[in-house]
Amino acid sequence: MKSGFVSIIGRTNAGKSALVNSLLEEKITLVSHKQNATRRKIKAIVMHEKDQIIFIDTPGLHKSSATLNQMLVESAIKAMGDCDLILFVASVFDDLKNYEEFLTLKPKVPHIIVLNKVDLTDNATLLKKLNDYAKFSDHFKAIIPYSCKKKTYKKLLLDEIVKYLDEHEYFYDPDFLTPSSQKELYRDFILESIYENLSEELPYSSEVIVTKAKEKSNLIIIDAQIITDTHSHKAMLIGKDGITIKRIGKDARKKISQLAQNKILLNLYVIVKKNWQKDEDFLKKNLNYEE
Ligand SMILES: Nc1nc2c(ncn2[C@@H]2O[C@H](COP(=O)(O)OP(=O)(O)OP(=O)(O)O)[C@@H](O)[C@H]2O)c(=O)[nH]1
Ligand SMILES: [Mg+2]
Repeated sequence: MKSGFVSIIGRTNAGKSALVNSLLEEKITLVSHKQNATRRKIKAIVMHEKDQIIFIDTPGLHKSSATLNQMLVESAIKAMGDCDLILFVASVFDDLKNYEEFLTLKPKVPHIIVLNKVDLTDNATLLKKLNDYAKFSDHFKAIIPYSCKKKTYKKLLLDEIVKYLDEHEYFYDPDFLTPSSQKELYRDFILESIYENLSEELPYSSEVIVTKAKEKSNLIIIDAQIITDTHSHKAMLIGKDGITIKRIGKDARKKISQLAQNKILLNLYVIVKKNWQKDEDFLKKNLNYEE
């Protein structure tokens, strides 16, 4: 019996969070076509035959001078040291420069490259890409094409991963999907709905805090605050006659209900907090970026 931790690292939009959901066969992480979507690490417990793999989804690696973004990148880099194996995820279209930059971080544990989104390309392009990576073959243990949409080579990937884990008792109950709390998962589902319903900058000036998640016999009651930085953003989040906030609530409720297999009563409150992205104390205390 093996059990171990695998950090999922890579540039934004490579499909790290989608990979977690696809390997778990359950949606627990926030996925978005927008950049820098993931803000917090979420763990997923995947059982592969008798072995247990704990995947850690991390924020995408990118360069930025903003306090919030720097904290996100630092937390991803920290995750590279807190695991037995790294999956470096790149889309089949990504430049190898991203991988070279990852190597400059000098990962201390072995890594496997997952070449994702192969459903969007043809064999010739894929072969060429594999060939390009081959010149780094001294650095990686394996390179595996993958598609989160089609789950090609899923077993091959899981078989390869367990080779690098140690014999160990299960770290977590094998019946659990995640050790992350309900509140953490729900907050990210609400944030994902904000990404889906609002354009460019607004999701980045907004955050979510779940203040209550209480289970009654046939219902989960959730109270959440949406924090935003200005009154005009608050007005946009709410929308004319509350239409936008209603849509965010409806979408989030659907996702949460799917995961929790229960009815959901979701109360959303929009709160203005100026410059919250620069308030390190607030970020550390409320938003768990560093954990
Ligand atoms: N066609 C296709 N799309 C994919 C695949 N994997 C991910 N995507 C899409 O790529 C986009 C980014 O996926 P995410 O999983 O959010 O990417 P990420 O690496 O977690 O991004 P950050 O959290 O910003 O670092 C989403 O729109 C996904 O639906 C895949 O295998 N095939
Ligand atoms: Mg992500």
